[in-house]
Parts: sequence; structure tokens; C-alpha cells
Amino acid sequence: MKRWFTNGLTPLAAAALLASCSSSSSDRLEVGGGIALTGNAGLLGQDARTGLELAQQHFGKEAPQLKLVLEDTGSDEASATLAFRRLINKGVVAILGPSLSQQGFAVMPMADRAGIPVVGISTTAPGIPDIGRFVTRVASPVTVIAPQSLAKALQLNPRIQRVAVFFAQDDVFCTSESAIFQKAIRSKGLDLVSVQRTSVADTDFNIAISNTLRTRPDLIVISALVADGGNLVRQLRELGYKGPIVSGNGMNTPNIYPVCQKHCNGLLITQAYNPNLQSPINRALVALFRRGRPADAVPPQVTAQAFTAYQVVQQALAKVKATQPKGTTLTRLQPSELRQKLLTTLVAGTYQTPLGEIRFTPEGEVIQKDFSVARVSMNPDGRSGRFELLP
Ligand code: 1QQ
Repeated sequence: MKRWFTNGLTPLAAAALLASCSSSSSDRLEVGGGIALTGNAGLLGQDARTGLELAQQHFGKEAPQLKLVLEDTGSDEASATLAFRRLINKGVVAILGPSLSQQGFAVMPMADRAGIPVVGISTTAPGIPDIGRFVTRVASPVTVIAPQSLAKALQLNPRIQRVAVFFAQDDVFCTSESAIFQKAIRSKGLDLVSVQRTSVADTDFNIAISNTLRTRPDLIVISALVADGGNLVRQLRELGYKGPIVSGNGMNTPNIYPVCQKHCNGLLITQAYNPNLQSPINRALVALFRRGRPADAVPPQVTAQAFTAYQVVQQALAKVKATQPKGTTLTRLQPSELRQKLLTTLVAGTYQTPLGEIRFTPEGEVIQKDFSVARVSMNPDGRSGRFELLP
């Protein structure tokens, strides 16, 4: 008898589910995608959705077959908790997500307690892999990411001395990213002339901007999410700030264009993804992404990270399958045993992904080699643009 998929289901639902899969002799496992499709982080979560769906298309025919089950985590912890509970009750083999570290600290412990491997797609805050044994991520930590855009800004503008920062104090990622930026600013001997605390819900930054501009910064560094950060950038320019702006990972999506429009031009953001990477898997992702889009469209970072999260689960499960007796399915294993094997195999592997070659520490932290810094270059229409990778 198949024992898979049944955890947490009512006996009736479990019976229906077993009946629906008992005729199949091949694996058909469900993998959960718990990402922000609504709310402020929805602008980042949409990129993740694209990546998961493209991965499903790319790997869809490979054994073991995975069925992607998407749940909207919204942009807060309460909605993420409901979404993760639904995925856990469905008995998914692994969960990909959530979108925000702020949500991750609330829901990744749930997956960990249930013994379900959870692969963070874009959760970059320090401490995420320490949440528990079943917690991993493909998003390189902000400790690695943040200093690179600051260094690039200084390389491009060697006369920078006075730096102002803004950060959304009600988001744990933004707070930790800003702490890393501030430490790097000080360690480079620069003057931190202003620190402004904002909220991810803010839309009007006039007072904070006026206070900041009085300190005559040569550089502004922003840790915020897409909507608040995009509005902050637009208002900074409208109020006359002409200097360089470094923005953090929370604004790392082309979905920022409609928010700051022509004022997005020039933003510097570190990239953990290079769309020009010449590897079979990246070329496949880019080709899939371009279907139905302009011929020069490139996947955003979070799309590539979501694709990668799906890929590592798919390929680790394929390895687990290869260790099983020929002709048997993974569903013959107890769910807890399969998830345990998946976790152990996943963190032991090396993967050729659109992010380049990645590996994991035994604690589930991703090890990635290549990063670059992008400058946002807006087209004259003020609505479209591109992330131009700087040498
Ligand atoms: C985090 C992040 C997000 C803001 C990026 C999607 O890096 O919450 O850790």
C-alpha cells in the first residue's frame, strides 16, 4: 500500500488521495512552493513563481516526477503560517520558500518540526540555516551580498565620504542588511551621516528625506522592500538628491520599474545571478523565460533562485531513487524516511544551476562562487529597463 501524501489528512481525504495515485507505477511526488503572491513582497514572489513554473516545465518529464503545489504566503507571518500549514498537511516531500526572511523565521521552524526539508528561495538574512536541521537555502546570505554593491559604488565614485542609510525597521532582513551595510561603511573609514528608520508600509518619506539631505550625503544606501523602497528612491530624486544610490536585495526585481519609474535609473544592486552565464542549464532557463516575452528578456535573480530551489530537490530525489531497488517507486518509503534521505542527499550534492555551481554546508547554507553588481538602466519610456551587469 502507498503511504505517501497521507500525513495530516483526514482518513477520508487520505483514502481519496491513495485511490488517485494507486494506479500509477511511477513516482508522483508533490513539492510545495510557499511564496508571496500578494502584498508588498508579492512583487518579489511573482518572480519566484515564474522560476518554479519554468523549473516544473524543464524537469517535468524527469524521474521522479514532481507536482508543484503553490500556496500564497502573502507578505506577513500570519498568512505564511497558514500557507505552510496547508503544505505540511498535504504531505509534500519538500517546501520551496518562503519569500521573506521575516516570514522564514516564523514558518521554517514549522517545516523543520514536521521533518520536511525546506529550501529558502530568497531568504538571505543571517541565521536562516540555523533554524533547524531541515532548513536550507539557495539564496546566498546578505553578509556576502551587501558589501559588494557598496564596494562597487566606491569604485565608481572614489570621492564618496559621507554616507546616509535608510532601512525598514519592521523587516528582519532589512534590519540585518542595514547593519551589514553600516558596518562596511564604518570599516571603510566613511562617515555615516544619517540613519533613517522606515517601515515596509510607508509611502511618504518626505520628512526622513529632508532630514537626510540636510546632512549632505555623497551616497545613499537603502534596505527596504520593493514598494516602499521604490517610492523612497522616487521621492529622493524628486526632492533633489542627485548622488548614487545603493539598494539592497529587497528591491532586486524589475517589478520595481513601475514604482520608481525613470528614477530607478542608476540604482546599484548586487546580483547572485548572471543571465549571461554560458552553461546548458542557464541557457535552458533563459530560453524558457523568453517564450512569450521579448527576445532579449532575461530572468530576474529571484526567478533563477526559485528555479534552482526546484532543481536541487528534483536532482537530490533522483539520486535517492537511484539507490532504491530497480522498478520500485520512492513512495514505497515511509514519508519521514524519504524526507530524511532527501535532506541528507540534497546537502551532500554539487549542482550545476543557473546560479552557477552550488554546494551546501552540512548546516544547509549555500556555497555559491559568482556574484556581480548591476546598475539599473531605464529606457526613455521610464517604464521598462534592464539590470546592466557591471564589469
Ligand atoms: C529576505 C530577502 C528578500 C527581501 C528578498 C526577496 O532577501 O527577506 O531575506
